[in-house]
Amino acid sequence: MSYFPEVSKIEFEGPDSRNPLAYKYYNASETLCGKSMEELLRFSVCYWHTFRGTGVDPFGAPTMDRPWEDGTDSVDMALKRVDVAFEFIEKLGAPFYCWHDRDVAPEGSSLKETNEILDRVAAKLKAEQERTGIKLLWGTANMFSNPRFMHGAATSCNADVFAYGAAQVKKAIEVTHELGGENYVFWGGREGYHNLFNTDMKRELDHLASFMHMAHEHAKSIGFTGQFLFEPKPKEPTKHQYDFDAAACLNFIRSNGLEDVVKLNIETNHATLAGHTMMHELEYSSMQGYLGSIDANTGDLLLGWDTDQFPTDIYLTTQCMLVILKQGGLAPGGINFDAKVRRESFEPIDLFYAHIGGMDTFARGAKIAAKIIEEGRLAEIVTNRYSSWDSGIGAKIEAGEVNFADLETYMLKKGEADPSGSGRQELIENLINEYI
Ligand code: XUL
Ligand code: CO
Repeated sequence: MSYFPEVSKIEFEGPDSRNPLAYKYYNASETLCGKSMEELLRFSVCYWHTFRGTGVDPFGAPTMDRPWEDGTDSVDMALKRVDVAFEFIEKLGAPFYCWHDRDVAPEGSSLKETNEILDRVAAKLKAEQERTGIKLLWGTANMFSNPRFMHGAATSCNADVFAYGAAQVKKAIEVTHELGGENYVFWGGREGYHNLFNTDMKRELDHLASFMHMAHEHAKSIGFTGQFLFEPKPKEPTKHQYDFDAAACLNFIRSNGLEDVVKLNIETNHATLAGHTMMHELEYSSMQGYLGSIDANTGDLLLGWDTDQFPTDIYLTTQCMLVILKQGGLAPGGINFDAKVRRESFEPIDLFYAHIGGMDTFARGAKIAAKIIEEGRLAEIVTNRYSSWDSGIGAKIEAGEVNFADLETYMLKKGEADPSGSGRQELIENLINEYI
């Protein structure tokens, strides 16, 4: 039984191909910066948008035409969907996928039954992983859809809900471990607030910290060595999400002794909602050793919400890949397409066009960034810009050899600072365009 009979395995045909069902730039075995593209880019398909997305929006009903769906959230449907997912991912040739527990398996009438259902579906996921060689990039728990999580999970005002969330994350980490997942993600869901008048922020954040420590303890106790990742997002669904951006997450990590436990999963549209560029969030995390993985998508300049579109902008992927290559790749993280086709793109084949486009756009950005790095012209401009720090007083400051009094003596003697050089922003922007 085939769910995508009109599509065969997507192959690399090169930039001259006019076949919309072929890669023009993503060539899994081609080497870039000493790694194959497959190893470097570690593309992942997300289960929620791709296999559970219905096209529903606040103004309209589902639009997606998914002939395999029977309209139910039954266990049988969940099991059948595993076949759909693995046929899709295998034909696409992406090496990874990821899920929330509730994407792959429905809830039962009690937590016990819910866990049993998840185990049944996980057994099938495992068999399909073994059959195809497709691996789990990360698992996560959906602690935001069910009404019990209306006030959040780890930061809920209701202690029972905290306990439920803990049980759910315990199980999701166990299943991630069972499926060989390389990471485990915590996106804040409803961890945040709508109104500070009814919120004890300190208490909520303390609870979140103990939740994370308990998650870590449990992971250790079962031998799960995958990387934990926080996924920053500033708003949606709450007006203020606690994991606002990379800086807020890192502050939380450091103030709560989680430095060795958690890194970050940076998502493009979340960065822009926080008023940052994706490159800023990547650079800020990477420079501190906390860039673990990325959720690749993009927003829309004219819409102020999380539209989760597929990335098609080569300038954006070049910026991403400049940071990613500088830190030597993302492994054990990867590039997960947390992106959905528009509700008007309702045919199954649109899922292929979307992913092929995203993968090609990243592969192209990677090739451009690799060339920029290899030719070293950009790096040379930056090195020269900071040359005053390489010797003399700059080197002494960086080495911690001088204090304010020494600097005053130095400047009183010198009288005036050496003139600064031009920032050359326009020249650099032109230079980047030469490679694109
Ligand atoms: C929500 C979001 C999530 C996380 C996983 O905006 O990005 O799908 O990636 O919970
Ligand atoms: Co995401």
